[in-house]
Amino acid sequence: YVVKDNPAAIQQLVLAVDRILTSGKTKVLVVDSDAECRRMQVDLITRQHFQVIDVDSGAAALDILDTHGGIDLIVCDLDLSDMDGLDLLSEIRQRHGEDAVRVIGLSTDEDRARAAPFLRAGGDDYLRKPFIQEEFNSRIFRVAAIQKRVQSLSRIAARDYLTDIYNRRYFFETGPRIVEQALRRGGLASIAILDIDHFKRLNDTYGHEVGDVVLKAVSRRLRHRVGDRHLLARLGGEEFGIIFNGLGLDEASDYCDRLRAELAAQPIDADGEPLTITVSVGLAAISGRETFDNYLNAADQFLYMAKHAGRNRVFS
Ligand code: GH3
Ligand code: MG
Ligand code: MG
Ligand code: MG
Repeated sequence: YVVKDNPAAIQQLVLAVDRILTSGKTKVLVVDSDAECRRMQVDLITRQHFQVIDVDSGAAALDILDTHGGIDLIVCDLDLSDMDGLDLLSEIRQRHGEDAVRVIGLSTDEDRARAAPFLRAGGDDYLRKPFIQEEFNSRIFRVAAIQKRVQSLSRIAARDYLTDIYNRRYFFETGPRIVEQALRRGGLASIAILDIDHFKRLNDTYGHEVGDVVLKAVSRRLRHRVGDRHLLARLGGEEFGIIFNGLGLDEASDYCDRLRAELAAQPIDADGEPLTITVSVGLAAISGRETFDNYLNAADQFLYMAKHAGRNRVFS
C-alpha cells in the first residue's frame, strides 16, 4: 500500500504475503495508522514466533482478508485514519462470518469508551494503549489459541469421520449457498448423488473393514477428481453428493460419466486384494425455481432409475 505505483514492488509484496499465509504458523494482521505503534506491535508479535502482516488502514485490512484468507488474528487500532474500528469489525464479520478470524481492539486512553461497543459487536478482546508488553503478548497468545480451537472444531463439525471429506451437515449448510451464488452470477449448477453398487454384498463377502477401506479409497479418488471448485460430501453410508458449480446438465453428465468409468477401471487395493467397484449416479439440473431438497430428490429418483437399469451408469 506504500508501493502502489510500483508494479515490481507490488509483485514482491504479493509474493511475501502469500509466503506468510501458506506457512503453518499463526498469522496475525496488525492494523494501525500510526507507523511507530505498528512497528512496535509487529516486533512483539514476531518475537512470539507468529507471522505478521501489517497495514495502515481498514481498507487495506479488508483487501488482505478478501484476497488471501488464512489470517487467524487481527490486532486493530479502533481509531484508524480511514475507518472506525467498530465498522471494520462489522464489515469483517459480515464478509467472512463469525469463525473466520479473531479480532483484538486497541485504543488510547481518550478513546476508551470504544471498548464496550467493540466487544459487544463481537470483538474478542480489548487492550488500552500504552500497554504493558507482557499483557499484550499474553492476550495475543490466548486469543490465537482460542482461534486454533475454533478452527479445529469447525473442521471436525464439517467432516465425515471415516473418509475426511465433507459430511452431510456441511453439504446441506453450504450447498444452497453455492447454488445461489452460481445462479446469481448467471452461471449454471447441477447436483449429483453417487452410490456404490452392491456395497452390501462387498461387506458381506469381505467384511466391514474392507468395506471401510473401499469407502476411504473411493472418497480419496472423488476428492482428487472433484477438487475445490465443486462441493463433494459423504451423505451417508456409501452415498456421495456432488454440487457442480458452473456446470449445466450436459457438462456435468459427461463429468459424472468420466468419474464412473475411471472408478470402474481402477480396482481398489484392499489389503493386497484388487477389488473392482462400480457406481451409479443420479444427476439433476438446478434451475433456480425449486428448493434445494427438490433438486436432491430429483437426483435421487434418477439414481433409482440408474440402479434399475442395471447399475454402473449415469441417469439425468
Ligand atoms: P445398491 O447397488 O442398490 O446400492 O446396493 P447396495 O448393497 O450398495 O445398497 P444397500 O443400501 O442395500 O446397502 C448399503 C450398505 O452399506 C449397507 C451397509 O451395511 C453399508 N454401509 C453403510 N455405511 C457403512 C460404513 O461406514 N462402512 C461399511 N463398511 N459399510 C457401510
Ligand atoms: Mg441402496
Ligand atoms: Mg449402494
Ligand atoms: Mg445407498
